[in-house]
Amino acid sequence: MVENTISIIVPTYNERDNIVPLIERLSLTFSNRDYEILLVDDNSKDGTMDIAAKLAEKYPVKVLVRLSERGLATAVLHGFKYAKGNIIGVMDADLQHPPEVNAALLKAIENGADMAVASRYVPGGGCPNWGLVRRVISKGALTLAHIFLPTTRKVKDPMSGFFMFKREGMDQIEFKPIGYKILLEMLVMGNFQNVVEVPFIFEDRSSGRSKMKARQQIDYLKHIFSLMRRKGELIRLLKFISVGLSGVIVNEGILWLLTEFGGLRYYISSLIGIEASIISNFILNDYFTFADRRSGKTSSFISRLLKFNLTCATGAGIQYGLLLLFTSVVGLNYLLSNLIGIVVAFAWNYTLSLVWTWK
Ligand SMILES: Nc1nc2c(ncn2[C@@H]2O[C@H](COP(=O)(O)OP(=O)(O)O)[C@@H](O)[C@H]2O)c(=O)[nH]1
Ligand SMILES: [Mg+2]
Repeated sequence: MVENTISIIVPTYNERDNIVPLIERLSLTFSNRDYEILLVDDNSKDGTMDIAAKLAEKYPVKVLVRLSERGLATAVLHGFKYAKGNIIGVMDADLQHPPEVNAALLKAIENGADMAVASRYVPGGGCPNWGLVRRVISKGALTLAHIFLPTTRKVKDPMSGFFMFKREGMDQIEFKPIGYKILLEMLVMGNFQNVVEVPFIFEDRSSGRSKMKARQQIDYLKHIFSLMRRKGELIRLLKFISVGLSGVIVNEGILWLLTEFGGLRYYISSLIGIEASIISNFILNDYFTFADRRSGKTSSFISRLLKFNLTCATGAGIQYGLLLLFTSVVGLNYLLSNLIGIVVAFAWNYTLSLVWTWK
């Protein structure tokens, strides 16, 4: 068996007090293995680079310095360029990612995984010192990724910054990350079939300061949006909207035809019109909007049709409920209230279509 070479990429910015214990602990973790550590430093002001240079005399450490660029994700990409391993790991320098967990990540890869993610959200993992607000933001961000970027669903913690992977999985990626979340980019754009998660406890920072700011939340949303665009998920949304509009025509048309020429009372033809538009929307979505997710895996045509009917029925209930709520309790104009109802019901229908009917 040819021995694997492991490259661990560690972005650093003002981590003076953390990198000595980091490198010592990594060297114990990888003792007897062919490995290198690439510190990618963006010209830290606290002497991180001098300490790193000293470490490089004793350990297989390389120091890459960028003078004119800042940013976590691009620093990691810079590290990828110089890494010589066929297995590559990424982690933070601040010891919030316990270096010893790399042993479990490497084991998972050598047992056949294409990628191993150190995860806060599998049993045994966690971030015990986080407050409620931070937890809610993190879970909200996670849910957003899971809904709109289906390839992230195979991982419970796609926002982790601590992971390891087989290099060939990223061969085809044209990286365009925004902000912090390089793993998200790799999961969505890369070729990693078998991804496993290894639990870890996200420790408190013992030294130095976090560079995380509110801007990162906005960057995250931009990144999600950019990935959706690149994966065709925005086109899907536009298709779903077009189909919905076509349903209005079907609904009105059948109501008119059956009432004028079919001899039915309008409150009967309306019910037939509604169901007909649900069915026509379903067929169009099945063959057009979600063509790529239809191909005979988990659910049959009939079960998808029933799910879509149920989704639309509850959506209509939500719309009607909001109309009543906003007119009688809040005192808004009934047309405006109805519009709010339509928007929320649309979001409901689309989300359920993504995560249930055509999941
Ligand atoms: N090279 C480089 N590293 C960075 C930059 N920002 C953060 N880091 C490093 O990325 C890791 C995670 O950053 P941190 O501020 O701890 O993020 P948090 O854990 O989400 O609060 C640490 O090792 C930082 O030193 C940057 O602009 N450039
Ligand atoms: Mg940190």
